[in-house]
Amino acid sequence: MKFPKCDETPLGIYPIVDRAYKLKPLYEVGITTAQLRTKDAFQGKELEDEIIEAIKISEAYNARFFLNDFWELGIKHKVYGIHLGQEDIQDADVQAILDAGIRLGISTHTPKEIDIALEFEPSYLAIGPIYVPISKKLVYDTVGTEDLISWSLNVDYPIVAIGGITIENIADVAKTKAASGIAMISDILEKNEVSKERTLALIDIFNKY
Ligand code: 3NM
Repeated sequence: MKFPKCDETPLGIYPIVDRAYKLKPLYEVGITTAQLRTKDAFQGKELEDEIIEAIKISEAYNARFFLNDFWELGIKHKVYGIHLGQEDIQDADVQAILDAGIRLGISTHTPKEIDIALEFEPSYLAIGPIYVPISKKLVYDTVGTEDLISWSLNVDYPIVAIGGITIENIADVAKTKAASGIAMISDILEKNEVSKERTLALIDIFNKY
């Protein structure tokens, strides 16, 4: 395998949003990497339109846009990257993603999952949950910053830290310097809409380290 790299700039604050319209305000304040994760909210043409809208706005801002899960649609619309979980990676046609020249990010939660993910030679590896996730229940123990550091020593790929990261604890994660990106669902939002002010504050903290 060997997936294309993301460019050399750190992935940075990496918001995961449930709707394409939420991407624009994020890009306006300087976000350069984002993910659309709609899960079961849309199907059929509605889903495809949402993906097309997300790709269009991301291209307008030259952002690195990753699509969660829907790899067939990602290939069809030539998305920058696809993000898959541990189970999805077993079901997806990973070779087809590679052949399409699309980047691949993979979720991992344990050293064993990291080993599995590394066999795909992905574009980045997500490691989590660093802290207790706010928006998603997971069966996995929290990783914490110490294990984030020690696990990262064996990984020669960009790492994205995820899970329970907020304005209160982001400095502790950024300080480890183990992560090229810090992903979050909840803390870029206020009342379920993007908060530009909060996002800017998160970017500022990330950039300090
Ligand atoms: N994946 P929040 S943690 C979607 O560890 C997701 O793989 C995780 O949401 C993982 O920023 C997580 O609200 C939830 O905690 C992240």
